[in-house]
Amino acid sequence: MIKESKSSQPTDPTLTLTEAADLLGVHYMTVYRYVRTGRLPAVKAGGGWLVNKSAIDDFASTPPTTKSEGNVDWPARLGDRLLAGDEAGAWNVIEASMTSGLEPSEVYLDALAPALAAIGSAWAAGEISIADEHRATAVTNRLIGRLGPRFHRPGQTRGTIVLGAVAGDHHAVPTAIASDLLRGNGFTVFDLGANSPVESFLDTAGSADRLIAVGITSSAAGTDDQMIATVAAIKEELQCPVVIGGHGIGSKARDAHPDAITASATEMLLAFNEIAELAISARTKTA
Ligand code: B12
Repeated sequence: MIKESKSSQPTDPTLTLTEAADLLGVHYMTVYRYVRTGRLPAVKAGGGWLVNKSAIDDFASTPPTTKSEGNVDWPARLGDRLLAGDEAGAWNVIEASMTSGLEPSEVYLDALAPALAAIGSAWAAGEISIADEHRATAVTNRLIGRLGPRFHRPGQTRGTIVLGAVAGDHHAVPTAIASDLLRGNGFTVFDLGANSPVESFLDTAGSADRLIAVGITSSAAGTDDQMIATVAAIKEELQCPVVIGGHGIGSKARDAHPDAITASATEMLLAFNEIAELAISARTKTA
């Protein structure tokens, strides 16, 4: 069960959609739509969807404004579909959120990231299994693939940023999302993904056209030593700015002396934008 989610995964689903439709007094297709847009939590069983009675009671007592897309808890809806392994349903939720006014960057930061944070908390509390987390991540990767093109900006690039997760960190979603957000800010981004060895950073950044900076993230505690070694190698070989950040950064990582340590996606964007402005004004002065 997702802690923060009001409409969490059903624990003991017993009702078919036909029975749920009878209880709610609506057509079968209406209940099916509620399920596939994340409004009514359900699990797949025997080729159909099953709903539990308490979810029906919750839904029936939800104010009509929420049912008709006002003030919607997008992270809860999306989290339910991620945990169900339901890519089509999760995409329906994202489309509905964008129709209601969320920008693609807000889908990432205000819907998907909090949905994943709730899934991480549920795992830490022993409420869901690691298999549930893996299944939700697989759907997440597919959603990012569909959202990515919306961050493409035509025109000249502001320069290249190389991103990767430090060696030992197996989380790939943070760099994938950061890459799209930075692309939306006009940068060319090379995303090395999870568990990136020092050599990958050096090779990719070393051959990048108009390199602005390297960003290294860690979402796994205990990677500070590796972070320090990676930043040191990049500084020594490429003398370029380095930004580090993420859940796994410990206090020791300060010894890496990066140009910025950021605690959120917004701070990360600010740091890269400032570094880019400095680089552009330095270039203008020497021209
Ligand atoms: C999905 C997930 C996994 C998946 C990852 C699959 C994949 N291919 O990515 C799997 C199942 C493999 C996994 C494994 C583990 N995980 Co995990 N995981 C998560 C989860 C649920 C989502 C991560 C995610 O994608 N978040 C989405 C992004 C957008 O959010 P974000 O982390 O806030 O990212 C932003 C920041 O990083 C920020 N940012 C700030 N500064 C900077 C700077 C730069 C340069 C960049 C690029 C970004 C950046 O920008 C990002 C947005 O782009 C999180 C929960 C959570 N709170 O996020 C736990 C979480 C990160 N995992 C955790 C743990 C404990 C583990 C495991 C040790 C145990 C486990 N659960 O199996 C292993 C570690 C393996 C390893 N050595 O790396 C903990 C980490 C706690 C800690 N500080 O160490 C978390 C927080 C869950 C929890 N509440 O306990 N995990």
